Amino acid sequence: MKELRQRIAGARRIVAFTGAGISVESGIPTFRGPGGLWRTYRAEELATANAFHRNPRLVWEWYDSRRQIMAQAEPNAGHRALAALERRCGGFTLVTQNIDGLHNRAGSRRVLKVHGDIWRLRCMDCEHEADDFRTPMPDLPPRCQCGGLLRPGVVWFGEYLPRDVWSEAESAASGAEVFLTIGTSAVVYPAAGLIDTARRGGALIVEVNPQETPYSQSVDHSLRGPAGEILPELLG
Ligand code: BV8
Ligand code: ZN
Repeated sequence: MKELRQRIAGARRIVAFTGAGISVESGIPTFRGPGGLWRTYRAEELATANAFHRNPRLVWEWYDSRRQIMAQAEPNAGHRALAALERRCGGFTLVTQNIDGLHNRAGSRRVLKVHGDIWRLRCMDCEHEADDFRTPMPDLPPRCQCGGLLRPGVVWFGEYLPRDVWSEAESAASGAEVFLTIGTSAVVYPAAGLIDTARRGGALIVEVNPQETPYSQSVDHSLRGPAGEILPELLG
């Protein structure tokens, strides 16, 4: 770990790519781990434009319950270690698949949210978009002034990632000297493809996850443990 710490401390261009696992120690259940189910539904069934079209109220009940959990959650030592790294390293880029907003609340200034943000609502009719932190929402599904349905400002399965955020994430990954993949099962694409992009660019790839992932065998260092413990040690 010491040699790796020095490698990272000496790197100019570092990318951290995070998933739901970094928020586990803040009390937010992951997608595919225990607690990833809601009532009898899998996330993949509810996080789609189709499900929302068919039953906006049900999908909003799921997002509203997640917003309530996220509002109670506090950033943990893993989030804070990444915010500190951003202050120390000018060439640092944080890319997250998480929609919980905990990186921002931990002090990270530049957060590339490739799967959107649960605290942003967008109108399905007039496209008006704004932050809304109310928990619980007064009525479900929420409506825009124009009368249109408001949706969570997140990327659903089958939807494109926000173009400019995605291209910024891709170019950061392709130019990285060190690429940290933290708390993600790396099964959702194109986001997980950032790991391949970083490897093609010659980056040193470090994975932080208590479990194996499809990338564990091919990364340079696979650190088996929780982000809240490993990151302060690795980046401190
Ligand atoms: C796209 C936002 C192009 C919403 C999310 C069929 C039709 C259409 C598309 C597809 C298809 N088949 C495949 C696809 C592509 C699809 C995909 O990849 N599907 C997967 C399931 C196979 N991708 C898409 O649809 C993407 N768009 O392809 O557009 C296109 C356009 C039109 C038509 C066709 C194609 C959009 C994907 C974005 C979906 N939105 N979230 C919401 O949150 O409600 S994805 C969702 O999964 C979350 O963002 C989450 O972050 C992400 C990845 O999951 P993880 O973050 O990795 O979380 P997970 O639970 O899986 O793992 C947690 C990890 O943490 C575990 O490894 C665990 O061990 C670890 N852990 C636990 N504790 C700790 C820890 N780690 C560290 N410390 C700890 N303490
Ligand atoms: Zn509207």
